[in-house]
Amino acid sequence: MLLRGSLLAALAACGGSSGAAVDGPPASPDAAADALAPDASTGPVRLADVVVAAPGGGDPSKAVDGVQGGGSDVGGADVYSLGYTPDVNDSITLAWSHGALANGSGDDFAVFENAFDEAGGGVFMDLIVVEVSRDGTTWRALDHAYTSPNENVYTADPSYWSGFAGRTPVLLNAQTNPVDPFDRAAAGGDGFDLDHVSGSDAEAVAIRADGVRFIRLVSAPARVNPDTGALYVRDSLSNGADIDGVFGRYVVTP
Ligand SMILES: [Ca+2]
Ligand SMILES: [Ca+2]
Ligand SMILES: [Ca+2]
Repeated sequence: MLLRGSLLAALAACGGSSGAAVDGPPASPDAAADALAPDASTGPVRLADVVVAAPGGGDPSKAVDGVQGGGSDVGGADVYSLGYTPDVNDSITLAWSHGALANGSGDDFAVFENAFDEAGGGVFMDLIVVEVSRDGTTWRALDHAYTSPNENVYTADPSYWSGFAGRTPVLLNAQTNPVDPFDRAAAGGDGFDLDHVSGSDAEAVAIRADGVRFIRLVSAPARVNPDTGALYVRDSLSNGADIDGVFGRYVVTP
């Protein structure tokens, strides 16, 4: 199957007990995962393996069956594609069968879409607003802002899309490049730190302290940019974000 001596390949492929479309039967996923986390207090790196909600069409199992990036120049195809219609097809909600995601040191989870470098410069991006929740009902976004000088015009420069997912091509591939999902240079994708959840209200404070159970990925062009009052702009060729997978870094069992 996919092991080939690589713990990360096994992790990425196996998903977990309740994940859909599991690629291969891991002999001992817990042992493999625990080996990645010498500090048990922080919990092991795990693929988000539960689809909580995916109201659109397509096959949501592709968002929980392991990350299979296509490299810097090609978008991966093992993805669940979002649309732009709010509450119809603009989001997917994922979780971990093993428990909750704690707020540990640095980035706590990483989102892998299928952005790729454009031949003429820039990155082809389908941008994503990342939201988190403790209970699946009350949500808070991670800080994000489009900072282009003219926010009414799209730009393919990811440096203007601070805090969005879908900015960085995906090098991690469970079969061909099973690197550490939290080594950004090696894995690509976009990392997120629960310290950067938006707001200072009680819920935001609780999320920073206690972590979350749910990650919701929302097509940015289905959300209003508060700076313009209009929906976030997008590439004219973009037709919705493509979710390959999400890894948690500090997934703790209750
Ligand atoms: Ca953190
Ligand atoms: Ca895409
Ligand atoms: Ca996938």
